[in-house]
Amino acid sequence: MNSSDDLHGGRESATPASTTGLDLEDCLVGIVGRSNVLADPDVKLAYEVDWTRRFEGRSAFVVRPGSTDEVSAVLAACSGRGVAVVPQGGNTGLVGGGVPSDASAGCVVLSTRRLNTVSQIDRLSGQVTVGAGVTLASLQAAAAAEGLTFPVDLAARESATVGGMIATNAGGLHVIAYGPMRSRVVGLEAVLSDGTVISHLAGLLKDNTGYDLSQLLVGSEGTLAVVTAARLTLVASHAERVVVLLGVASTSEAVRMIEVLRREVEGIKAAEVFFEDGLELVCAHSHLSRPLKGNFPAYLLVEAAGRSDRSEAMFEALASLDIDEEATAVGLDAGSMAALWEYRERHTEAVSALGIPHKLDVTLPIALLGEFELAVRKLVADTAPDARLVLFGHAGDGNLHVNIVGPSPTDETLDEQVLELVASMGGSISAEHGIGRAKARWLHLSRSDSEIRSMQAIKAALDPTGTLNPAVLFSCK
Ligand code: 2HG
Ligand code: ZN
Repeated sequence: MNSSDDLHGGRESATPASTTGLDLEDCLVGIVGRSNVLADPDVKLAYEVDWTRRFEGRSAFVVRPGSTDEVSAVLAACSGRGVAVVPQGGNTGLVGGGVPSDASAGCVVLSTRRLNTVSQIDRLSGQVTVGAGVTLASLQAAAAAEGLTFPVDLAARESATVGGMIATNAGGLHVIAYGPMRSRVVGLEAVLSDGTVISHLAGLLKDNTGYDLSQLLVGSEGTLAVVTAARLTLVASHAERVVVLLGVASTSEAVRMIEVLRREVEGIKAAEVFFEDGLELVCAHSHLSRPLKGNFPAYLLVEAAGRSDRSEAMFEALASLDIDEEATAVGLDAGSMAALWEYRERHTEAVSALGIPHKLDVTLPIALLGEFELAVRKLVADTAPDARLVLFGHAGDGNLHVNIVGPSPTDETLDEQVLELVASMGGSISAEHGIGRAKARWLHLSRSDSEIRSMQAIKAALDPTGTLNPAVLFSCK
């Protein structure tokens, strides 16, 4: 029931072995059909520039396979000809990991968006098998129709695909409750660069039979294989929700409150932070009225959900924290909860409207989040006083999004200084967006030489031709 045939059907267009003598375009057309080989520069552009507009590169073709067999044939054709392949999902990535670069010039972009089948949800196991091109929003809707939830959630849900989220081990808004994408993956189907299909979609929770290849591919950023389908776990839906937005004095204060709220209120699903300048920007950009009467240095957005009403426990905990009523906005119905979430979720688009941002997605040990916030503000003010710094993120798991607008997209002076600061405080230079090509030259700040050598050995074993995403993750090939 969960085989690739069930998901993607038809094998009729897979490449016959004799196509290796063909010109690449003819070969690709033979595999996926003319309408799924894009060669027109204007049409390809949407696949060649990333969401931030900071990363782009030219491809020879964009190919849109419609089945696992077609992915396999495309990869065999490209690797056999020494042509690099850049896998791409919804192109919502923020580190240049899904678009061509100089290092992969003349490559093929392999879009997985047509692998968009959702199999019937298995209510007994609470699992579903989906194609890599299924969007997060479609997956969430399919789960909701069965009274279940796919709990990884992020603002780009309408476009982000399951395959891309697996490749980057996406985190998002509910990591403190449900973990990142990795926690939801019980098996994958994927294709190696030589066309070999590896499939492990039975969804057995207990399954100790050697290396967990599926988990190895989670977070591998398209460098080891192209994910074509995934077996994912769902959770029970929680009908009762409450969202509060609190004006607070500082990040350290927000962190202290999160500790109390997580202890006192069962079912905390999110604890997000943003700041006065970001709120001002979002309100102006999205024409929103301010959520609270006063201005506060920082804002903490907290959501709790459960089968029974969470609001009473939330209010009791807030009372124990002695928070001023003027500093509190509460959402109890769907509309008011969504309105509060907008202040947080609209940061990304508001920042992009200022210019091309440098995006540094980092995690700190949560106890140091406040100290880091102050240090990064000082660093940017000292180094580039004219730059615009907008901070926001997932305070509950120590993940801050450092957005800097002003320095030219190619000037990486501040990027390096911020990442060095993160490393010096025991943090990680990539929390949830991946290394991509944006941070490949700084991988050593978060990984030791022996770790990097081990990762390169795995890369060489699974992708010996170096076909897959050659510019991503490692800076020296
Ligand atoms: C979010 O948390 C996303 O909204 C995007 O991870 C972060 O735009 C960003 O820097
Ligand atoms: Zn985020």
